[in-house]
Parts: sequence; structure tokens; C-alpha cells
Amino acid sequence: MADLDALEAELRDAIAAASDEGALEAVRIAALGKKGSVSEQLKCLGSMSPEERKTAGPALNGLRDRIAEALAARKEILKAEGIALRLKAEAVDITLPVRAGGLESGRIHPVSQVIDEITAIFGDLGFAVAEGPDVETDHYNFTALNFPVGHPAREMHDTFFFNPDENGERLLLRTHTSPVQMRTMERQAPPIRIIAPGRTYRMDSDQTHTPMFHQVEGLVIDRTSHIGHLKWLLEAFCRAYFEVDKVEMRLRPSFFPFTEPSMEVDIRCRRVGNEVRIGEGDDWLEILGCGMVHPNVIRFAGLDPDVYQGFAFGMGIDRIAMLKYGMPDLRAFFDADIRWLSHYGFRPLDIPTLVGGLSA
Ligand code: 2NL
Repeated sequence: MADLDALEAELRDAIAAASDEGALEAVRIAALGKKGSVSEQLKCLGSMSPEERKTAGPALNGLRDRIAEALAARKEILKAEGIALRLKAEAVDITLPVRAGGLESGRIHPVSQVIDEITAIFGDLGFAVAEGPDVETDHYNFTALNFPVGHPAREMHDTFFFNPDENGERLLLRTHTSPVQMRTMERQAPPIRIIAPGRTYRMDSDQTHTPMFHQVEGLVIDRTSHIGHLKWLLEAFCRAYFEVDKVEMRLRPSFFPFTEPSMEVDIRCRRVGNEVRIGEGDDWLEILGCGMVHPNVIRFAGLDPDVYQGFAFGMGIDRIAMLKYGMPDLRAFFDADIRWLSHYGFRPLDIPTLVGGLSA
């Protein structure tokens, strides 16, 4: 019989030296496998005398058990090490910082910028922002706004209609944001001070018209607001929006079904190329329409026109964006050309505020 102590020491060295589970398995086969060094010794037991076997048996069985134990222990260690190695190799560093300049490459679209500017101005004056659906009913887009059925004013809007339902009623794409004001009047009690910016749609497409465009309307309803307040408000708005100390305004009589009297507002300007200088020069620039809310509209909203009155105004956002920022072509607004946006767009963190400045 071989020197069992020497064999055990040799096997323990081999187990300790095995650097992965494959190498360890090779050591196990070499020791405890069918033809392994320990197994070969165990085979010798058969040819021993009972006397010899009495001491050799327990010694060999003990060796086999200790080696099996050492193999199992080493296997546990290698398994843990393997997992640790994989975790390290497959780790994803979720703490990676944002690439330098990432925020700088995005741009705010001029329409969004101008909506934010208008919101900052009217927000400061105590107005809330109201929203409503783009897909409207004939009632909210026309009837409730005092467009009589069959009235030519309905045709003026070049409306996109959906197919009629079984009752013959047609939904439509709103042609102005006035339905939002109507819905707000129905929902909340006066005093009401809101602006309604958003997308509007008309079947119109040329150099100065796109089928989808943007409007903002304002509405004030209480017991005493009058044209004097309206005029002051619009002047304050124009000064703030065009970022000038003075504007000169001109009110011209006009017609809208939902206001009476109705007016169009021009401001004094000088044109220099694509840009307009506000408050100087000999030109007049038409910038919005307004008026006192028609008693029929107040009544349609469920309010008593002998108690409540107010005014409303509306303007084209795309148009006043072009005027302020000197953009020559309206259609570029909706071409989704990244070069145009890089040129005319605004930096995301330059959020318009009255104290910080509307446009940086
Ligand atoms: C324009 C003129 C205007 C209104 C919009 C309005 C809304 C309600 C009641 C009364 Cl619910 N009026 N809106 C009033 C006057 C003019 O828009 O030129 N927009 C581009």
C-alpha cells in the first residue's frame, strides 16, 4: 500500500491549485474516478488479509471521505468566484454621466417658445391656461358661438369635417380655440380669466396658410369688465411680448359672430427686411381680433347676460412668432427640418419668464 499521507498531501495540493470547476473535476476523476489514485488503493483491500484490512480499511475510507469533502469545499469556492467574476465582467455602469453638450443640441420649436412666452405674460396677469379637444362638435365650434345654422360665417372657416354619424351629426377639427372657452364657461363660475392656446385646422394651404396652425384666445368674464380693460390688457400684452417700452395701438371696427362690438387691433411698426420694429415707423401691423362677448354666447354658456359680461380676443401664434423672430416662410414651421430648428429654435433651459426675460 502506498504512502497514504503523501497521496493525501499531493491531492490536497492539486485541489488547491485547481483554478476553475473544470480543472477541479479533472482532479476528482484522477482521485475518486474508476481508475483514480484513491479508488486504485481501495481495490487493494480485496487482496489483503483480514488483519491488514482492519487498519487499511478505515485509513483508506477516511482518505476517500476527506478528499471528497475537500473537493466539495473547493467547488463551492470556485462557484462563488465564478459568479463574482461574471458579475464584474457583465456589470453596466448606470452612473455614467450625460454626454457633454447633450442638453445643448436639443431645441424648443418657436411655436412652443411663443406659447410659453404668452403663458408667462398672461399668467402674470392672473390668467389660467385652458385646454380642450382638437376634435369638436358642430355645437361647440359653431352653434354655441353664435354662428347661426346656414350662416355664411360657417363657410368662411373651410372646416375639415368627419363623416356624419347615424343621426347625421358631423364631428370636425376645431377651426379656432373658442370651443375651449365655451367649455370653460360651462364648467366654472365667473370670474373667468383664461387663455386657450392650441392647434387649429382649416382647409387652406398657401404661402401664408397651413392646414394646421396655432391660435391663442383669451377670455374674461365677470360683472364689470369693459372695452377699457380690454384695451389696456392688449397694450400691456403687446409691450411685454414684443419686449418694447411703448406700443401705439389702433382699433378698427370688424365682425366676428361671437363678439359685439368686434374690433381688429393694429400696432404701429416699421418693416426692416423680414423683421418688424414695433412702436416706431409709419406702418400698421394687424395682430389680433377682439371684442365684447356677444350676449347670445353668454346665454349659450348658461349665464345671464344681464348679470355677466366680458371680452375675448384671438390671435395666430405662428404669425406673431414670425413677426417677432423674423422668419420669412410659415411653411418651414411644419417641415420638420432639423437645420431650420437648429437655426430658429430656442435653448431648452432658457425658460421664458417676465423677470428673467422672455427671449434670451
Ligand atoms: C382672430 C380673432 C377672436 C374671439 C376670438 C371668443 C371666444 C368666445 C367668445 C367670444 Cl368663447 N369670443 N373669441 C373673440 C374675438 C376675436 O379671434 O383674429 N383670431 C385669430
